Amino acid sequence: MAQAKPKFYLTTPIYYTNGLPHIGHTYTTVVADTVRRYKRMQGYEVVMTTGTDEHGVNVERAAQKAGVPESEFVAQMAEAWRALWEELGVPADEFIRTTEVRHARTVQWLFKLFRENGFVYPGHYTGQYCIYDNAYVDVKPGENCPDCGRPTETVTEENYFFKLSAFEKPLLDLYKKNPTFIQPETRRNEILSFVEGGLRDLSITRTSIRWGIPVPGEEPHVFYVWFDALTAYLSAVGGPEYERRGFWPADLHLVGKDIIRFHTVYWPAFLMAAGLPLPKQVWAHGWFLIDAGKMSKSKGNVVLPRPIAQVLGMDALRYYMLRETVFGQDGNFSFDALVTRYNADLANGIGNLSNRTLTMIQQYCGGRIPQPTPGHTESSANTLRTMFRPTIWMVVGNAESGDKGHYNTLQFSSALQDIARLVSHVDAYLVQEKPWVLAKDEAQKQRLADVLYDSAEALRIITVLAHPVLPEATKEIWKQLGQPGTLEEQRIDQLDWGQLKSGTRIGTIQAVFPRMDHQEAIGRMEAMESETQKPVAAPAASDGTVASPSGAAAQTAPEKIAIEDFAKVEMRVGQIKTAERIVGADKLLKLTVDVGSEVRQICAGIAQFYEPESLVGRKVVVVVNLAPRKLRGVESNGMIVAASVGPEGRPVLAAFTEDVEVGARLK
Ligand code: ME8
Repeated sequence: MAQAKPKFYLTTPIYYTNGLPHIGHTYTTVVADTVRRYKRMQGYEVVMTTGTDEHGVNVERAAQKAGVPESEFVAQMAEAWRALWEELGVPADEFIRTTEVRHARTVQWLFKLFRENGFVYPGHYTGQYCIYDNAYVDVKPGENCPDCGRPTETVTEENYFFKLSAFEKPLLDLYKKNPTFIQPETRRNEILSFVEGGLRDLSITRTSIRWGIPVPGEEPHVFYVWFDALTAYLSAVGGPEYERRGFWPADLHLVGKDIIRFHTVYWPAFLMAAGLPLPKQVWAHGWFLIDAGKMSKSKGNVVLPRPIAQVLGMDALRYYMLRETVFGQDGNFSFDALVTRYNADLANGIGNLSNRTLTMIQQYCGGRIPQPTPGHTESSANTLRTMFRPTIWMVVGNAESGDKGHYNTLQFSSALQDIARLVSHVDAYLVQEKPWVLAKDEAQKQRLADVLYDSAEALRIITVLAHPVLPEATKEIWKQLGQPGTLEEQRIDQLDWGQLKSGTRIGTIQAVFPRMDHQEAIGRMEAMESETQKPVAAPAASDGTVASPSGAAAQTAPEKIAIEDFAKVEMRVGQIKTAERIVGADKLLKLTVDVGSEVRQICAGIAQFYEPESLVGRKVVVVVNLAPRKLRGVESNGMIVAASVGPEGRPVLAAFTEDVEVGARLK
């Protein structure tokens, strides 16, 4: 009987359904998918969970704003998240929605265990609550949230408290006993001092909101959304019956650094209170930044994954994210660096190596992997072998050499640097050995076979090593190499020089990473990004917290506002003084506009419909009291009002048929 595979369970956060995935969420999910692929290649049976966090006041309000019942709103959003992960090639093995019955059961069961074990008691709480982070924050009424800077609300409610204070010592013991429980080290230190500073009991039910999992027998209490969300990791693999599937405790929770406290303080404390096994590790990565600032819809600088996947392919985005940033630290996102990496490392690197090696085998060896001289492959004089073996160990680990393996320690950037170094070595080897010269000399036939066997073997190893990060391209190279079996079933931990099968016929050769024109690729991606997001085409909501998938959720409710609300918007007649295009942003124009009291710089998403010269002197309507923001790195202080016409949302500037004075207010 085949031996049962060891199990590995990993998770991404359960993302909020008040928006759609941007490249920040994509980053965590891509990392999870990479680890999943790697672990499978080590012989594990792996389950990767992702899902949607569908309760809480911010989702409740987003649904109200969209004018649809919460359940309908979250169902559409969850479907959009699930479908996008499928499309991007990173589908969940378990997609958990926090509105599912299997999840509610688990949350209620956990709470019952807390009660039975004496870790909850009833009480009252008044405090400042941040609805965006779903957390009480330690500020005075009227002050903003210290984490996200947005307004807080004063909330007084009756609720049940969880005795978090009882877990100070057990948590400190856990961090001590398992020093790699929190990764990286900086986050561990941060959490250690937080817990050492003392823990206050935590209110885990709410009476102030309705949209949540009910506390049985205690209605109108619903569970606090973070207690609800964290429990999803357990619901996804069986909930109360977790032992049956055998995937709990989780081996790895992958999260962003924003939510490390919830995962390393609250979550293990909840599990301890219930007497359940604890996850083995929580890894918190850094932020993907734009212009050194956090991506946010309100700043209008969110980058979506789909345009990148459509122009360069998902492998390119995966490679860029994992190669460019040291895992754990913040990284900057730029289209320029993305395309540079694509051309340098993928098109000119692995793509070119694959193409040239296979083309020579086609031309000089009749399309079959050549037979090397007996003993050549194992010889210590074989230069590629000598260089490859220690690098394999560095990437995937080796007990004898003492290498931990970059993949095992989630050091993706180091793994990819090592793989890129292997590619350069094979390129240099080919330049040195010149198979195209050897091919002209009958006496060098065996030497030619040795050189091309080595190059193809090097390509095979590179393909296996890169597979967790570049799943699509490597599968294609594997097919072109004509090797038996699938790439996914290759044991990466048993990879060694000399396993390539001679005599196999290679497949049809095709470029896996065609070279891209730098500016054109950037232009196409930016155009698709701004098409989806439409930064300033019309007077769109500037907070933009809702990006609904389509259909009903996209319709706003016919909600009425009071005249005082309208009076908050200060619109004035402005006159355009100068207009110019912005390099690298196809849709934006940079304008200077006289608004009567001053001349402002304003960016407008109208470049594809208005020639800059035609705008100078034109009178327009300007929202002058909008908070300034940066669009593609350019400061924009105000907004030009335009109608959004037709399905493509063509902007048409609001104008006057009579002459109006610059600075006049619209009421
Ligand atoms: O916090 N760079 O959900 P969320 C890198 N529902 N990663 C980023 C990022 C960025 N700029 N922006 C977001 C929640 N992320 C809760 C989680 S879990 C039980 C409940 C990633 O939709 C990163 O992983 O706000 C971060 O932790 C997560 O998205 C936050 O997703």
